[in-house]
Amino acid sequence: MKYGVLLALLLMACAPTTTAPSPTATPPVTQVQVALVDFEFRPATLQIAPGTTVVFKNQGQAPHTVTDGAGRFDSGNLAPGAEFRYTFQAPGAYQIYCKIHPYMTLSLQVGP
Ligand SMILES: [Cu+2]
Repeated sequence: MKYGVLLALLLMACAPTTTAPSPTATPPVTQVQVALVDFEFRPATLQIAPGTTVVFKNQGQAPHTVTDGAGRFDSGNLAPGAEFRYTFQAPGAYQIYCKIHPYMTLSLQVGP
């Protein structure tokens, strides 16, 4: 029984990620950066594995929001330099936009 639990933990620790293998012994990267700059999301399209945390950072001069079109989350106003993190667990398509500048959009796909 104990070996079964240990094996399960080892398998979880080795779960594949969408990122390339790291040459060092650091844990797999499950964090992705998205910049809000010059009135656009960079990148504007993104595909990630479920469980990935996306760090949205406002690198521009104006305030922005990171808002899910389906209402699952909303960062509120992010001042220049501010960050918002969200961990995407549920697979599917996310249409993310800025409430202040609705033409700023990010098409995010979680999972295949
Ligand atoms: Cu904006």
